[in-house]
Amino acid sequence: MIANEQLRSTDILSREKILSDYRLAYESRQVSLLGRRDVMGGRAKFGIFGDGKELAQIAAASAFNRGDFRSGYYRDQTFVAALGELRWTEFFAQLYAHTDLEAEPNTAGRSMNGHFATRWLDDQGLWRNQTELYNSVCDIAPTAGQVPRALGLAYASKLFRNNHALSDLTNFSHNGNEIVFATIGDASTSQGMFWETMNAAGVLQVPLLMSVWDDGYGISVPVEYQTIKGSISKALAGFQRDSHDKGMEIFTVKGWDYAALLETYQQAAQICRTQHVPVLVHVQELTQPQGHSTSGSHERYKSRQRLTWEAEHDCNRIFRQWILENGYAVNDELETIEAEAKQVAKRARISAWDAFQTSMKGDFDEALDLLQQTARHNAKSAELMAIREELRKTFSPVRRDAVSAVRKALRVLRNDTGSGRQRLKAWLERTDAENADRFSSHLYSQSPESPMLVEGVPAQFTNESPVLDGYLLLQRYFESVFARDERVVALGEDVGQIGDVNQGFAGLQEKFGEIRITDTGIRETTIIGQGIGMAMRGLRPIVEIQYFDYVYYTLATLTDDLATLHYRTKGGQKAPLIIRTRGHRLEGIWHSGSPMGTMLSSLRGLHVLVPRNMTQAAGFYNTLLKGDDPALLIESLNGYRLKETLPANLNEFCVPLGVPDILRSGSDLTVVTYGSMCRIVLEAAGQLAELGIQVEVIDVQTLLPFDVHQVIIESIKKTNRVLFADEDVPGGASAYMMQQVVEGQNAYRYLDSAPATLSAKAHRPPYGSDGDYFSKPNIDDVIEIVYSMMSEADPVRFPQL
Ligand SMILES: Cc1ncc(C[n+]2csc(CCOP(=O)(O)OP(=O)(O)O)c2C)c(N)n1
Ligand SMILES: [Mg+2]
Repeated sequence: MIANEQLRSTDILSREKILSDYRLAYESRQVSLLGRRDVMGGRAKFGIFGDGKELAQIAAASAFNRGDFRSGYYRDQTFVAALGELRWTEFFAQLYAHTDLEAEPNTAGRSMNGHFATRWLDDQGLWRNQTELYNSVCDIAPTAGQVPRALGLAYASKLFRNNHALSDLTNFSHNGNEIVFATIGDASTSQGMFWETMNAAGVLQVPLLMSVWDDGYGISVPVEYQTIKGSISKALAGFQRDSHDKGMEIFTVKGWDYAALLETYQQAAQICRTQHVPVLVHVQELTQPQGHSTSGSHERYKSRQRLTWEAEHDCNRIFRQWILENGYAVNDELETIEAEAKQVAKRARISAWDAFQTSMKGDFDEALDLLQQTARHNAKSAELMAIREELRKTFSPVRRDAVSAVRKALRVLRNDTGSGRQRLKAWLERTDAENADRFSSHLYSQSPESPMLVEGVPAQFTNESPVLDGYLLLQRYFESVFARDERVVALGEDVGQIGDVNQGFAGLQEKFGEIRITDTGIRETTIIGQGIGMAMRGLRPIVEIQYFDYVYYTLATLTDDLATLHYRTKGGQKAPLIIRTRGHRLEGIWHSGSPMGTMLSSLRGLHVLVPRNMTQAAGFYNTLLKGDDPALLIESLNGYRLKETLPANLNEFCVPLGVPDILRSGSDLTVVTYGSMCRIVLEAAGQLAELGIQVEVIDVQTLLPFDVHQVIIESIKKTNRVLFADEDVPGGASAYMMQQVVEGQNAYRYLDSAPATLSAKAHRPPYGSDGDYFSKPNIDDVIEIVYSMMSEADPVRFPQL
């Protein structure tokens, strides 16, 4: 590894390094060529490769230190291999979707190829020492999706350097010396995420080194259609720092110029690391020797002239000429390296394919044997043998082939009582459990720090416990959190100086400093990105989305990146970010406060918490801070001015996740609800009692997870009627609750009336009190729907209204 000092490339170049770089570039190219062949030959479904970008990535890797981060995309195979973090067998294993972590440690076969990750959690799911690793955040496919979190990774370095209270977190940083290498394609810089991040990085002055791999195309669309002035470095020229203004450093370099690339990256990394200044490296004149991906051929959209230019400017080809011209090697030596590199790539491919097939062979052979044994002396022998024969003949079988054959056989054997059927069933049960682990594990933390393991600690109150407004309760709570845990930082729009728009953090910046409680620009996507990156580096950010509906701006980052992180690495990475927002019964078309169903559909992998008041919210924050999963918590906007009693054990009390609260007991009908609707339903229940109807009111408290101990079904066993009420659109979160209870808890067995939902209207709520009344469920609606359910059951006692 080259010493990271500002040296001219010629000073640091040795013949040995040059030839080893050439070997790596050549190997990587061979891997790309063989990978494409695998897709064309049917061994893999899709392939995307880093050919044409080898040299730039080798140069970037030369400036990469242990503890640094890569936040890149699917072209980075050479980068990661140069760091020693990718063996070619692993590359092929991912191409084939090999599910064993030993073979494919990046994603255990869960991602398409070209998605690289460092395992920075141990087998238990606990942090390893990141400062000893060459860290790659697991890549994601949506273009530019890797960028927002890169801001947060870099921002963490700033915190580690500037907040000395963090200096003992030596598993994550040494004085904030770690820099973040983000990579992005030229076309993807058209995305808003990119611009938002570059602006924020300049504002924040963080060590983000952004490389643009510019091959002139985004699939078929050329750069002139993508970027103003056809050049991202020209477009960003106004971001360049100068003697008056802070900003960023901008480098341009040709992607085939080995010596210039090395020098550029040494300089860029040095500036970034020592000065904490963001840097853009615009790597120009890169090529795509095989086109964009295996999905098409670039001959369709590139002119012959362009194709000829690309062939001439192939970085590996020019590197070769440069080596010869400068006398670092003679042709024979390079041919030897090339022959060896070809062999290395070939062997990696063969061994990865063999390992992939072997990993499935045991189950496959066993299924064939069991089918044969069962067919012997069986009335359905012919049918079973036909199933077996079809399975035996499968070309390149995968797991589903054997599973599907056995399931089919079990249908044939539905009336059979023999031991063959039992053995087939046992085989299926075993493989089902193993496949559940292969394909469905680690959506949430499975570590000893899972928030699901945090036990509830009730809030304690004394005779002296003060009664105060909800927002003041939160203020007191957050003050205790900042005092007890240096890792906790809060940031968002208006969070710092004024302490958020509802004053939950008021006065705390003054007390704990701007580095702990921080105002941000209006940029929801990178607020979340900032939080994700910090949470990936051992900090405990609480980031704020000012009002719930604005979460739409950042939904892509939440759903594509944060929600999938732990799952897509099969437990190799985590980001326990807490997102704080306020919602429920806001007023206005863009202030509904209630798009909960959208969250439930998009954010599996996060916990979604809907506390009815600030005491419950504080208890949830404590639980989340003890845990290691990400979560979204929606506070009730209309609860900040309601009086609550301040618990005496603010630092200790915890509200467990997935445990509903029974707010009122009753025997006639169960109403399941959450958030601000709790108050409305409770009030309705009071009036219903006057009409002779006893309603049991249940606050689910958390939608993800949902009622883990099945409290609701116990209530329904008693009442035999259920209504799911909320303020989301019809078929939104109310339908989700109904599915969880009627299907998930088998409630239909105990129901004497049809299960019902009460939700808002399908449109967004108009502004004002009338807008609210006429578009969201109000107390009259609750009373009337409950009454009508009772009236249907007992029209004599409850005549129609
Ligand atoms: C959000 C999103 N939109 C579209 C795509 C489909 N897509 C995949 S790669 C790509 C082109 C990216 O081009 P560029 O950023 O220049 O990277 P390159 O592949 O050329 O290295 C597109 C449009 C996607 N993955 N994500
Ligand atoms: Mg491109």
